[in-house]
Amino acid sequence: MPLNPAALDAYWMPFTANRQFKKAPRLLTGADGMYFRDDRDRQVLDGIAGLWCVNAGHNRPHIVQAIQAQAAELDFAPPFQMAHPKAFELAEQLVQLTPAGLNKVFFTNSGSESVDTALKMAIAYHRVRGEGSRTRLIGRERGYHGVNFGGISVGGMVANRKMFGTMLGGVDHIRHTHDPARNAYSMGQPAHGAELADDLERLVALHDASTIAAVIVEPIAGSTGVLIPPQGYLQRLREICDKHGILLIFDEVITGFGRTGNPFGAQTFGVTPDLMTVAKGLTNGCVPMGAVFAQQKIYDTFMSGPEHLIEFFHGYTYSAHPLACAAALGTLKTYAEEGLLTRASAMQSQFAEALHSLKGEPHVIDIRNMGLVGGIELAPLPGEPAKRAFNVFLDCWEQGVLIRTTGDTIALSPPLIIESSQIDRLIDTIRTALRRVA
Ligand code: PXG
Ligand code: PLP
Repeated sequence: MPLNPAALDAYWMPFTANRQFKKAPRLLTGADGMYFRDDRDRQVLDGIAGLWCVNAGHNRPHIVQAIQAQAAELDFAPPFQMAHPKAFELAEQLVQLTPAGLNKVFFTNSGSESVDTALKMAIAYHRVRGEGSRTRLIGRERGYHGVNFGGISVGGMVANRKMFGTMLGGVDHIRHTHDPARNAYSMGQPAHGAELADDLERLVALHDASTIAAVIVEPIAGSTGVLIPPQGYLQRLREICDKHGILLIFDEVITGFGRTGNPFGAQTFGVTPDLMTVAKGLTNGCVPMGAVFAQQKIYDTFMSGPEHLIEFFHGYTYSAHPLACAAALGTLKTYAEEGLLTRASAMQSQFAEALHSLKGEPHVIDIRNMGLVGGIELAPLPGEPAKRAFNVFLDCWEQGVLIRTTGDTIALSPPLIIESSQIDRLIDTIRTALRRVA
């Protein structure tokens, strides 16, 4: 049943053109497997796992049952100086999936909170170990690290930053890796650009390593248009961090939980960070939850003072919330039973082939892919950035397929349960839209 327009008034929607949306709302009322249902009772193919998060598809029984049972058993437990068993159980299971060494877990409620937690951990870590001068944080142009003040400070998307004052002090940015002149239409990791990591040396030369706490990057920049790291780039970044005693933080909010063909991007790219932030796929998007994984050495450093004192003055009311822990345990069970955390590696060649078949279609200027992530970059409409991609989005929506656009790039990240025929439908829908939009 379509809603009355007046009923849309009070809700101030996030990252949305509110007035335009309320004139022609797109409302989702149900979901199962690979499909949403909308208020016109249509089935809509989910090409973006909700918002890069519903990796196991919708309405999965283990997750639904875990949340229902948990709500009746223990609805809330205070997380400070108290705990409940599932928090420990979940942490133990998670560290079985992470790269060796990343074996401590701090729980949050979103990717943005995970990022701010990791940045605070990095600065405090150096201080506890006697290098209190290491306070600077380095992000990267075109990075997205959520919307809290720490995250937008190290982030590199101008629209997310320019309205919000001076943000954190002592932050700098290395340059982004997008280089269409050399790398357009690369399959998987582009060949050119490992040397862009050397930009970190420039900032070390400017600020001195003794002032730098950490560098944060997304292994694949997702929100800013699916930028795949050039071959050797992340390795080089790791080497430079090691050389200068700088912590390396991978923001795996999107790349975590199977998106690239392994549990984490760190494993796909063969580079282990010191801290790793996750959210989204941790609970299959069903209950808000995020986490920060830390190397043993970082945890141990904090555990150095008197035993009765709090070691890290940080945490959220809802850290390790029982419903979120239950949802995450149900999610991990689903991933394990169906082999979903490696399924993207089996599907990626078919996905890549379908995606790259859009080369030569109207407006397409680059295509990028890795695992089950795809980016299709379009030439913008003259003087109207982002509009052409949004027109494609609207056309696909009318055809019953949900995609996502960022600027003039279409970003695809289907649930990891996607089947071949659904990949074909997703790509053919976009092809049809490209051939008829302005
Ligand atoms: N880091 C990264 C790398 C992300 O992709 C966040 C942090 C923040 O997570 P929360 O849970 O606070 O939103 C994200 C979130 C898009 C899009 O359209 C992507 C995200 C969020 C909203 C939209 O690409 N990623
Ligand atoms: N603001 C006030 C007044 C609070 O009391 C609290 C938590 O106790 C917060 C903000 C932080 O909320 P949360 O722990 O959910 O992040």
